[in-house]
Amino acid sequence: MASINFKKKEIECKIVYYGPGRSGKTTNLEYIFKSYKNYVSGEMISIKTEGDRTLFFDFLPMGIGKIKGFNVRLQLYTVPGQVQYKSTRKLVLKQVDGIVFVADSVNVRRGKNILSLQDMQANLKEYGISIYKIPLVLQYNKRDLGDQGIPLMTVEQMEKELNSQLRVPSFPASAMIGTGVGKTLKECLKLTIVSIRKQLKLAQ
Ligand SMILES: Nc1nc2c(ncn2[C@@H]2O[C@H](COP(=O)(O)OP(=O)(O)O)[C@@H](O)[C@H]2O)c(=O)[nH]1
Ligand SMILES: [Mg+2]
Repeated sequence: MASINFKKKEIECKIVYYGPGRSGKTTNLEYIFKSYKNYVSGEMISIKTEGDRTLFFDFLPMGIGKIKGFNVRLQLYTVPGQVQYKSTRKLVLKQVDGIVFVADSVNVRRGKNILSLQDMQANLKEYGISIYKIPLVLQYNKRDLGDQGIPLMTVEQMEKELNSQLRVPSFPASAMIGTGVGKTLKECLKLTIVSIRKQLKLAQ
């Protein structure tokens, strides 16, 4: 649940970019950081995990809309995708309010997407969160690689494999170029705000 700062009249919510290693999570956040500078109210912090290229997390607060007169502060995080960072991935999911699952469209990454989604479901479960209840959107990233002759899964294939049970909003994207990045975040934010509003109502 988002944390409420009564002194600052702020609601702070946490959106996590989840997905297999190298699917483009960091590239999404870098693009957002660059393109929505006006909304960024802090530094992007990236901590390198020792001996690995993977970022530990990215931190990106943005000022957006209001809930019950409170400003919303958004924190965007990524998780390291590599198998060995399971405990870190779980930690980053703590008190998550919304998730963007970044799947890799490249054919050979098919299995990695499925495993990562299962890993996410298991980690959420350990916090008592159902993958079917948390605000979630899927992003089918790296669509631009098709133009370079690299075999990609079709969007329909990815829908069938990753989203036939979840049935959440999904977006084709190219985080490197920026297509679909804003749309993905906006939808996740929309779902997250609706969910927080509901939780606040229940809490009253
Ligand atoms: N062609 C292409 N490359 C991408 C795209 N998104 C990410 N990449 C590349 O894929 C690699 C891994 O991206 P990164 O964001 O570090 O993945 P992460 O491990 O999920 O954070 C990098 O070399 C990126 O430049 C994309 O949409 N298209
Ligand atoms: Mg990364």
